[in-house]
Amino acid sequence: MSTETCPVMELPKLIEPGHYSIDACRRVDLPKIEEPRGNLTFIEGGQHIPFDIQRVYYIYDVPGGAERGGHAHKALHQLIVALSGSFDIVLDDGRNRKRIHLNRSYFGLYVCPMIWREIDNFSSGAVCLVLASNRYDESDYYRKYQDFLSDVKRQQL
Ligand code: T46
Repeated sequence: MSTETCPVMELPKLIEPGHYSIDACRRVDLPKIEEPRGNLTFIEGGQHIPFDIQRVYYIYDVPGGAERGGHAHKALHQLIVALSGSFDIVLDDGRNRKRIHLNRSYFGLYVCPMIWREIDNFSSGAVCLVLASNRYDESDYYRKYQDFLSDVKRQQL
């Protein structure tokens, strides 16, 4: 599977049930204020991303060769940013798969619900920032690919 350029989300739009797909997962170009003393990027819920931010978490100190993710969410919307360094995200909607390389702190990847994601190829010192539409809820997870696939197929009926 090759690494693809992700389509850019022109106007942030919350993807509704029935329209979840890897094509709905879009790159969001975040504001970047460039100054001689350094750059600044900011993210406002409902403004730059199509949901209110209920939770922020970040993944860091990832050992070489490690993989994160390996699950999908039933209802959670997220924006994933390579705050430092780089990594790849494999998105899978049960029908199609694509690999996206994130390596800029002013790009975010909007991931809608019902997308299986795997994160790998972390560079040394990479920091993965995630803004989420809800608080942590283990019952929102599919941790087994077959469970995810069964529900994707059931929802298509
Ligand atoms: C995702 C990728 C990018 C919490 O207690 N609170 C939290 O907010 C999160 C995200 C996790 N946890 C606990 C649950 C597990 O015991 O932290 C442990 C590791 O979580 P997990 O295995 O889900 O971590 P990742 O890096 O595989 O996946 C996470 C998110 O879960 C997931 O939504 O998209 O980061």
